[in-house]
Amino acid sequence: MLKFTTAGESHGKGLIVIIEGLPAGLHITEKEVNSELKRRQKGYGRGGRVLIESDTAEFLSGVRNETTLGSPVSIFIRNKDHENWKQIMNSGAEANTTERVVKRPRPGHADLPGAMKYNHSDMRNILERASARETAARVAAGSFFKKLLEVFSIYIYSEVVAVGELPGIPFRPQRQTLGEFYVQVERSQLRCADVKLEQQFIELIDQARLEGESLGGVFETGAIGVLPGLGSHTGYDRRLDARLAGLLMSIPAIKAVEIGEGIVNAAKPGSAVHDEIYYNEEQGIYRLTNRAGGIEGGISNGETILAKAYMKPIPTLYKPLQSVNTALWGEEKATVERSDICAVPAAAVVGEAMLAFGLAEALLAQLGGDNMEQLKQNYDNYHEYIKKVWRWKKI
Ligand code: EPS
Repeated sequence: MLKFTTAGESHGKGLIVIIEGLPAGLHITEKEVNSELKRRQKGYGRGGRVLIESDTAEFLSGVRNETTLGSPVSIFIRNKDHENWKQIMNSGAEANTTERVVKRPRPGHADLPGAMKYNHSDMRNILERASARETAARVAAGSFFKKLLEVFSIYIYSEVVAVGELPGIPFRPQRQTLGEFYVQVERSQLRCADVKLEQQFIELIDQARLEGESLGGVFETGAIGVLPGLGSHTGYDRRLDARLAGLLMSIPAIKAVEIGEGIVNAAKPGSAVHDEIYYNEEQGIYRLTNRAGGIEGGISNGETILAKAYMKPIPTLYKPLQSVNTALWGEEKATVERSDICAVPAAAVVGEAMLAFGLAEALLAQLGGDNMEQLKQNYDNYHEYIKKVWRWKKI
């Protein structure tokens, strides 16, 4: 079974991720992981912290000669900012617990419910782990999952489709390849393929910064090249759409996840929603639309997998909201911590990692195999079967 765990506080020594269940024989380098980490650090609207950090991964175990061993992979990402927090975050008795104390919880943050649950009078003990800094570790793990999927010609992408307002998310054609549009996305400071929209979003972020506000938004993440048959209708816990939605929702500040055109589909009659099925000799089974986002009955149907994630504005506001001082028990404004104005582009890269995890997990469950050779053979057998019995020609 494929799984991964992360550990680490935002201003602690660093982040760690352990991945279990990866097949042996997957080629991967620290350099490849680092380039994914760099993608997460980009994005107009980030705060001062990204200028301090330049995330790099150090493989601690599970990889030898640029190849996975089949044993648990562990990766370390150092927090450069820790130098400035050594005393405060010290694990020993000499820790400074009188400075940078947080007593005025930010509405929308884990500060208050976390402090209540874990009985921490200093809410720093909560926010250090609730920080989205943790997602760097997910992206490091995601590099392995993306690399695994690429061996089977499955490509994951993401694109920011809204920031700060929902102007009616423009219809975008189904992506069949990562061609031209992706060059623009990767070049864009907001992961936006549409230059005009990008400019509009930049202006909204600038305005928010001036007003002490923060902004949310929406990203789409997709997977091209997934064969029919991942996930299952047979049990609630095997439905691919449910699993992917949960994984995307686990990203801090994501409050809604949509598979395909799920939201607008709810307001249309069935005939305008379901993707009709066609067949001819040349194309085999094919569809003209993909409103289902590549999943029917909890099973991939061979179309591009499409999910959108809706992010709330970051709870740290430079113009703070009403809160309570839990040391003095009086109403006061919430704590102001250094933060980002908008982190939707970074969240999109994290979304890729979570989508890649969900698909790699489903692929391994479907095919089995402790090493890449075995996995490839199993994949080829399955591919042959789909082609021969079901006249599948698309992939
Ligand atoms: C974060 C607050 C900011 C962000 C951080 C997430 O950090 P700091 O409090 O050090 O300024 O920059 O994000 C990252 C460091 C990162 O790598 O994404 C928060 O409170 O969630």
